[in-house]
Amino acid sequence: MQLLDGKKLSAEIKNEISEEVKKMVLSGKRAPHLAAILVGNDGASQTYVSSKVKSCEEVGYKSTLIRLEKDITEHELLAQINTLNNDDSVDGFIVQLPLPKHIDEEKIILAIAPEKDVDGFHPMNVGRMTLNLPSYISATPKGILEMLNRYHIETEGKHCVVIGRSNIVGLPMSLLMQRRSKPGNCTVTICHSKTNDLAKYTLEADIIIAALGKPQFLTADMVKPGAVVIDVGITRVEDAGRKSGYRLFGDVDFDNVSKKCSYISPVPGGVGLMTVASLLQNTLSAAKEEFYSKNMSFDVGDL
Ligand code: BQF
Repeated sequence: MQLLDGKKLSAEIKNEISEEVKKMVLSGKRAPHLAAILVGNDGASQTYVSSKVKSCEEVGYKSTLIRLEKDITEHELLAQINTLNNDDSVDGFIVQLPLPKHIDEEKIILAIAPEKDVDGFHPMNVGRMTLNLPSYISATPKGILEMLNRYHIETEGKHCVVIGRSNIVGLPMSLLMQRRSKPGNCTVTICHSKTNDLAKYTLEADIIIAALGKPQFLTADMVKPGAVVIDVGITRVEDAGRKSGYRLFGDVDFDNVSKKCSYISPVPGGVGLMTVASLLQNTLSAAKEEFYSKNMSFDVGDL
């Protein structure tokens, strides 16, 4: 079994980005600028946002963290988004999810200008991704593609089983794995909470992408020998014996599955780090206007 080392790959990607930022700055351009909106003080969300801000510093980006109270109104959040949409010094921004229950996430995502939507959550970007048009790709699926690519894992003609159908991971991942590209060209099966006899599918899989959010769900008896196993799960379980106060669990029973498969991504240190690296890549694309020219996303001439 070979470990799909997110720590090593994300360091590699960050080095590549740093080099490019240095060149940009030397050529007289300003450094890329990512802004993040964090609503409330959920522990996990704070950790994720801090690691994104810290990663920006590491690669030489400017970052801005906007913290809002948990009881902010939807209207106030929309106003903040509008400000960032119109701020020419900001290349891209994210609204950290999940949001408090009184705020409609769908409405918030729709308000983000597609050309600054570096999370790739806006329907414009999801739609363009689906149709293989240039767009921001959701950071977790993008990071998984990068992982498969950098480990030279052959995907063409393989059977990929995606467990989970979320808008952010399962759905885009399944579309990306079946499309005509490299990595890609898989035969894809999407499994979910209503799938009968899930093991019937996973036992046939050459590549399993577990993104259902149930700790240690995928066990060795569900995996074909030699399969590639990607673990997207990240569940915090309280553990008083640790200084953080918690332990992270993936969706895969790592200790047993790792004995049976060809490649496996660990948790922590796997897909999560790739997610952050992909967000940095998307921000660089935003600064370079790779997918959209500024304020012109609806211009037919750009299509
Ligand atoms: C690691 C996320 C669920 C809901 C909202 C490194 C991250 C996580 C783990 C990280 C995630 C998960 C993020 C590790 C961002 C991934 O070493 O294993 C990094 O920062 N993530 C998020 O922003 O929102 C989430 C998961």
